[in-house]
Amino acid sequence: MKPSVGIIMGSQSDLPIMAEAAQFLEELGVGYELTVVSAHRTPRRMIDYAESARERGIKVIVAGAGGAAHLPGMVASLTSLPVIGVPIKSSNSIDGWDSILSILQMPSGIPVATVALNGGKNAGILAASIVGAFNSEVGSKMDQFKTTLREKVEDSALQIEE
Ligand code: RP5
Repeated sequence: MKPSVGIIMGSQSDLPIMAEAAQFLEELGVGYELTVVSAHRTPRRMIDYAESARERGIKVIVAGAGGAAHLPGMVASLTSLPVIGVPIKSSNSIDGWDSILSILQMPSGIPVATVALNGGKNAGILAASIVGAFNSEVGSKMDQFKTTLREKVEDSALQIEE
């Protein structure tokens, strides 16, 4: 399946969180690619990745990083594809606020759609929604996903009310 979502992370240590995005896309049958690209340790690789993403057919990039998390913002500066940022609570972080603020507080003109701390699954859901806006098959699966969520809450409400 040709990847339409690019999932990247600053370090292999981010994989447990970023794998949640991949897993959701897998379940929905959305093609993705997954790799490590570091803004600080492999800046040229980051530039090559971001600048070639559109040519490779990527429609949205999910970028996770922790600490001084420049990866999502730098990638967003290098491509006009939408970028979803996943702040990751790394072992040296100040409760994850470093990651959250460095991804969320982008200057005007270079937005990064930021999910919650360690929000790998939500990033996968958001990426699938973006793909689903233009791909009716993925869009139908997203509709089904939302219906399932709604029904679960309605069922639990009925049980509590009984
Ligand atoms: C960031 O630094 C990575 O995204 C990771 O969250 C954090 C720690 O990286 P490692 O020291 O585990 O490689 O660049």
